[in-house]
Amino acid sequence: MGSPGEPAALSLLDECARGFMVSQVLFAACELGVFDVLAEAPQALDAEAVATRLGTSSRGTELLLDTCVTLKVLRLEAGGGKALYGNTELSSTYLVRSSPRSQCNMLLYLARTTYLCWAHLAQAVRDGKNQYPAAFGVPSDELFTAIYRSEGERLQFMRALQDVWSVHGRRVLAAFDLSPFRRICDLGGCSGALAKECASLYAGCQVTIFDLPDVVQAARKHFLFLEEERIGFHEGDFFRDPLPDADLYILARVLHDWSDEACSRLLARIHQACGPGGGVLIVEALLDADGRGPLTAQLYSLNMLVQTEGRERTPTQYRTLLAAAGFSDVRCQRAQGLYGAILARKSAFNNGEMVTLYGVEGFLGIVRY
Ligand code: SAM
Ligand code: ASE
Repeated sequence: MGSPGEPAALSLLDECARGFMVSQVLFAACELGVFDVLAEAPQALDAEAVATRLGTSSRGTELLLDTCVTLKVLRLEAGGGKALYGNTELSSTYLVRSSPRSQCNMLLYLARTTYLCWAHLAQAVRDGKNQYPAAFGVPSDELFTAIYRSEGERLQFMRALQDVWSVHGRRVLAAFDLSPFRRICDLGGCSGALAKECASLYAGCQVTIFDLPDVVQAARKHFLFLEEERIGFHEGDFFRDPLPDADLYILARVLHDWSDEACSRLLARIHQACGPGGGVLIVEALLDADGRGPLTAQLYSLNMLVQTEGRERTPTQYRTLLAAAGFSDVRCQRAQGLYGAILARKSAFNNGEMVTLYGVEGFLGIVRY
């Protein structure tokens, strides 16, 4: 037999190898509506009652429910000799569709889209490209044409991406005091979930959601904001069209979709659109300084490989991109959790203007702005 350490190492290997089965248990339970049926029932239900309500087999339902109990997303109650199942606090909060903090749409997106791209991870590593052609038979030279390959896909993506901000949005936006910025533009703001959190946290701001025309139209139609006067929409392509005037531009999970070269182009356009003292707030899953963790950010980075043209980055990598685009005063807050915030400003004194004004080259260097 091997060394005493071997069995533990081997069981870790087994655990990793069957990780996909755990994902599929959650995906299936969400897809079937297990947590919703249990949330709607006045009391805990036995497996047969769940199977009847879901229209599923008794055998499959019992196996799925018992595995959910071990994963702590369901709890077991003894009742008249029968096993009765109910939601735990975890599933009531995050897995019941009607919960305000539900993450169901993201789980369904991971199940139906992300998972299928991950089936081609080895190929993605070989050719360094996303796997929409292999997974869905669509060309991916225009990234968001592939992501939004149908109206249904566009809606699923928009619903999925907004889930996280109902849980982490406030904390990420509170990482810096953004109250001095009155006009905020959320570039690639999608359904407006983060914009909504922003408007609720900063009572004095006006937020414009900037996104592709089809996304803005879907946001208007399916994610209603009419009740919120301080939120508006602007249709456009941030690589080509003029950017709306704003004091602060937010880029949440936008840069991670793109190559360094495309990020630099976008940041340079934002720098140009910014007035003196204006800012850009980057919100992303941040890698550790050495790029070797945390595991979730590394997995998300591989997810960007199979689904986009980008990667997750370290704070230093974002600093480098920001500096190259002309931003200064870069500050980073990890904001406890995966998503961190990086705030950068355009110098309050425009270099060119000072030079013209004073005719002294290097003036800014001397006064150290
Ligand atoms: N900021 C949102 C969030 O964090 O949930 C959405 C992030 S999503 C990964 C990227 C967003 O960028 C999508 O809403 C997409 O429609 C938008 N987008 C992609 N290319 C764009 C372009 N050329 N112009 C404007 N928006 C674009
Ligand atoms: C993108 C973000 C995501 C593009 C594709 C995506 C997410 C899932 N698929 O910009 C959300 C972030 N989560 C992960 C797993 O990366």
